[in-house]
Amino acid sequence: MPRSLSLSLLLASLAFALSASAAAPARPNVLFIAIDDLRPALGCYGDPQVKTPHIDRLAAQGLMLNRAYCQVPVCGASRASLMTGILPLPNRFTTHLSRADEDAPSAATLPQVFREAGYTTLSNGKLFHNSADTKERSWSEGTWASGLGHAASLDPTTTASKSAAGRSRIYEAPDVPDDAYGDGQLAVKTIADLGRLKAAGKPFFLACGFIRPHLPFYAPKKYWDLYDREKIVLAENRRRPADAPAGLKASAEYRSYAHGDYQDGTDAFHRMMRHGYYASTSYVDKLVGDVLAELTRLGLAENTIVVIWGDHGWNLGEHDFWGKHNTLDTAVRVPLIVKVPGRTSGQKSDALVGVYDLFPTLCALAGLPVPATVQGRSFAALLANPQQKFRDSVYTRFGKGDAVVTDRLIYTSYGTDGEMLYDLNADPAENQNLAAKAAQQKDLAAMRALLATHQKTAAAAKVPAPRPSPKKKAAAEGTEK
Ligand SMILES: [Ca+2]
Repeated sequence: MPRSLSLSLLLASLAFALSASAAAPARPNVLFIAIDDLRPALGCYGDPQVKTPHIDRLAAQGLMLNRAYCQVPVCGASRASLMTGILPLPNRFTTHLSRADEDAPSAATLPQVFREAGYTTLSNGKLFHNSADTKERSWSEGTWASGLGHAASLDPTTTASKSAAGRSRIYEAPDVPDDAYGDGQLAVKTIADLGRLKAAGKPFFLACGFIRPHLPFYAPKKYWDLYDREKIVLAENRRRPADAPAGLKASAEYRSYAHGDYQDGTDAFHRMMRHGYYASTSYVDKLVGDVLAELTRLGLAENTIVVIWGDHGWNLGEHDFWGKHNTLDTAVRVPLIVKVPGRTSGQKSDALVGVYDLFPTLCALAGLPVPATVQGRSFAALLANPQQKFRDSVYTRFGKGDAVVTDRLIYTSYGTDGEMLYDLNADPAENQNLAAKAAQQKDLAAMRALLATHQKTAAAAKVPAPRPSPKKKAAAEGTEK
């Protein structure tokens, strides 16, 4: 081949390569915001009391999933399932201490997939429950934490009295700036990272995990002042569901804190606890707003997918329960909002989605391959058509309770400790367990069969079975503390 021809071919192919790269859209960034213990107590989800203008604004630009369910209503396990896209088992992803690198060590993690595709991946605050979990392969830099623990107190009166478990008072409202607590410092760090990432010019997966409204309810006074405690409406059903099985248990976590001037179970206690949850949620909402404002100011919002999720639900006094740790709808349904620039504008979907579906969804939105170990499915099609169905049912479990949710029903089997079935259309507050009613035998049989299918799917995960340990055995039997 004459030299001039080969040179012109080379130049032509170079020009083609350049024009192809100019035509290809820039890979989207991801801002991945986790909010600990947040149930859909948000204005955008219809909560009439809470004040969350910043997340509400994001929801008006995003896709909001009304029926998203966590796979395990406890921190570590829920997060390990989300980060691997793998379903839980009685011996996998069981407790608040569960780790992906122990229970599914061969599974790629969500940030790992982005990192291996050339993204800068950063972990600020609480993402995996244990920040060392899969750290070397998931994140481009060391994980960042404020250094202030989740119960770091700024009011000397808070620590003056201790519970039997040695913990301080469950609430405090000092007149301090936002960044006096760890969550405020997390927002400052994340805002600084946005500037740094923009300057670097590489696509990024920036994860930011807030701790509130997780207990204890420590938040600056101005967020408590957003609410008039006397006007806070309490749960109407402050009693166990009728015919509830022995397997249904309250979370004991809140009892490990000192309760100050309040007596558990009283109106005043219920009012204080709801006030604390709402104030903590409004505090985090403001910090989310600060991070999103910086994303816009830097011109990054046009090419950044934003995700907001809660790791599980929370009983807010319903059934006189406070917290997670069971499979009532209130404890397993979570907020999940995905904003995709140019593709979302306030869509709402009632499609049933599992939080483990988020992994393949984000891969699909960024054009990345989904690892074979992922059991979730992408719900990206809901962006174009939020009215379509996605899953017929979703699996979730905790302790001895194995549960399945459909459009209408939520069912839990506790083995020898009974069964639980609620009709979410007729009884959304879950006040009457229908499992013992003769008229419900057809529904029961259908839900038992669905559950068996999910259990089989969960057991078929393409990762080795977790090794047995005394900790996992205790969790599986529901005897764990
Ligand atoms: Ca949590």
